[in-house]
Amino acid sequence: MEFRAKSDFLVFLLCCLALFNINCVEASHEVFLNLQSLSLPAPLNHVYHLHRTRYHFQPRKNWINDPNGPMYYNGIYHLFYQYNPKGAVWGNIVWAHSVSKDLVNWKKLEHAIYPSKPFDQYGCWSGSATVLPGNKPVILYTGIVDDKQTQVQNYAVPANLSDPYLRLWIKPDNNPLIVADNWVNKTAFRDPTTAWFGKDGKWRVTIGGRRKHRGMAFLYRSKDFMRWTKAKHPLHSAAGTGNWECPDFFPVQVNGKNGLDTSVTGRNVKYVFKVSLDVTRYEYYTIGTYDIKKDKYIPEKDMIDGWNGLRYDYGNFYASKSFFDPGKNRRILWGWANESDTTDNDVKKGWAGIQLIPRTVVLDPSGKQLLQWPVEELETLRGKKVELSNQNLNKGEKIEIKGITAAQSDVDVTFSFNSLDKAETFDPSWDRYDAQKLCSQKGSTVEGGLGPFGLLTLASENLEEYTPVFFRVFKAQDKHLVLMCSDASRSTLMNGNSSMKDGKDAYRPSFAGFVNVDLNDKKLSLRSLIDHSVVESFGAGGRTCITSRVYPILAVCDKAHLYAFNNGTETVKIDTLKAWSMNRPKEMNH
Ligand code: DQQ
Repeated sequence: MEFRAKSDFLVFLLCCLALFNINCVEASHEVFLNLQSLSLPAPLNHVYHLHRTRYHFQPRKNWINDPNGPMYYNGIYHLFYQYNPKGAVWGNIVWAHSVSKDLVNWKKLEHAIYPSKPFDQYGCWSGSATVLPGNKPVILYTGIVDDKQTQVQNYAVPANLSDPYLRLWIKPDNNPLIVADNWVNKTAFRDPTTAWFGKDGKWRVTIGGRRKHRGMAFLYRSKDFMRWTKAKHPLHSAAGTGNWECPDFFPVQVNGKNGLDTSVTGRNVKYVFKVSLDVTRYEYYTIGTYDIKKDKYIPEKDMIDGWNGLRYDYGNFYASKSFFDPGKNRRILWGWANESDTTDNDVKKGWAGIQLIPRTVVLDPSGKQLLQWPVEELETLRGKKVELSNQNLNKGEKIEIKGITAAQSDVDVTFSFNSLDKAETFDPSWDRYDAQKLCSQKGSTVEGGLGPFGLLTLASENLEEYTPVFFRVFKAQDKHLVLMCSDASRSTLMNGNSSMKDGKDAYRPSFAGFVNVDLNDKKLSLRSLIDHSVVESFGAGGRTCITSRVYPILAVCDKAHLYAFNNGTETVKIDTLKAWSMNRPKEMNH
């Protein structure tokens, strides 16, 4: 048998695995070819399930990207998202709509917004929901009006507020509400945020874009939500950062655990401003103040406002949106993880993209960064549990965590160590802002002093494949630096060299970030959510988060293993480790 490409071989292999009794591979089902939006080679006959996630949000087939306008309304969570109803590549974008009572079980509804009017006939792109006084939700979204991708901002409202699911949305004829003036680049003018209400009785909304190379969050004001005027100054901008997509702007409590409504201002409040940087495809945020008089956001002095700034996630996490959940007084953040697989393989699999587990966000007590943690509802999916405690891991040792479904699990571990003395010296010539490079050089097998230690996720029995998530502690001049890595470079035997998404092979980066954590108690914790082709990790209580998409071919389903390991000369101890098999949600009716 001859294969035209490696990707054909992959599909063949997946079919074989399905035949050879590897648990949890489900039958594939037919999808329709002729609706595919891009003409790509190789006919699509089946949706392949091997690498599908089981407890992440993922539609049955086709392409998804940005979570849109998530909101909590009358006891129901609404998740809209960018969706291509016609194929597994980006295109034909509509707002798909699902509802949930618990952020875990989801019911699919009809698409809420789709191209149908002159003001959105070429696409319904990202946006946000705002609940207006009188408990009236409204969506602001970007409409594409022509084949040059000219962007305008439209609104949509529920047809029937007494329908608990808000199934039907109307796009009134006075759209578009906001059109770019001549100062604004009309093809970089999108993704309106949730609006906030000022003490002057005006609504404000910010919209992402750029002016030359300066990234911008344009600011618009309105008294009635219908007539909007552009403010003289953007809410925020930063030179040399390129186009800003999906801005997000929200208040956080200082020294508090509750989330805040987007319109809240006050003394014990700081602000978070986030953008999705089109050029790097990472999300950066700063913490700062909101000068209400000048209507300007000002990052705190020591915040880095650009490529080297703080990231929500140092891996595959983009176009996120947050919303205030008044039901539980929390702010929830939702991000999208694209595939790291090749586009050809996406098309052959019949699906691409997942929504990550929603995270609660709070300000760290230091006030210098956010803490993110999977929403508590996820714990309802925890099934069989195994526990370990007080287990030493000497240099070169690994312990298998047996008794759970390693490919579909939630693992929460705290490591401790006696001393920081063996931490390797941080070479001052290394780039502190290029954690990924450092991780690719000092991977999980390169012996260190304190670390590398952590988890080997989605590991095959003989470690031909594994995705390690680990820490390595360095001693720099002024302090200790903790590197956290989620290294996909050995995640699969398939494909040759790691390269970019548009290249021939899957993208297998050594994602990494530094963790700003106090090591006085000589402990480091790690939680990883493992779901077949995604490993979503939270270091030191959510200080640093990293998401990897991986496609093992041996370490699949019940052939996947999980280990804790230490390749540093300093012994580390597993203080406590709890791991659960994760059940599928009862309802994932996509
Ligand atoms: N995706 C949407 C845009 C947004 C981008 C289009 C971010 O509105 O800027 O699908 O992924």
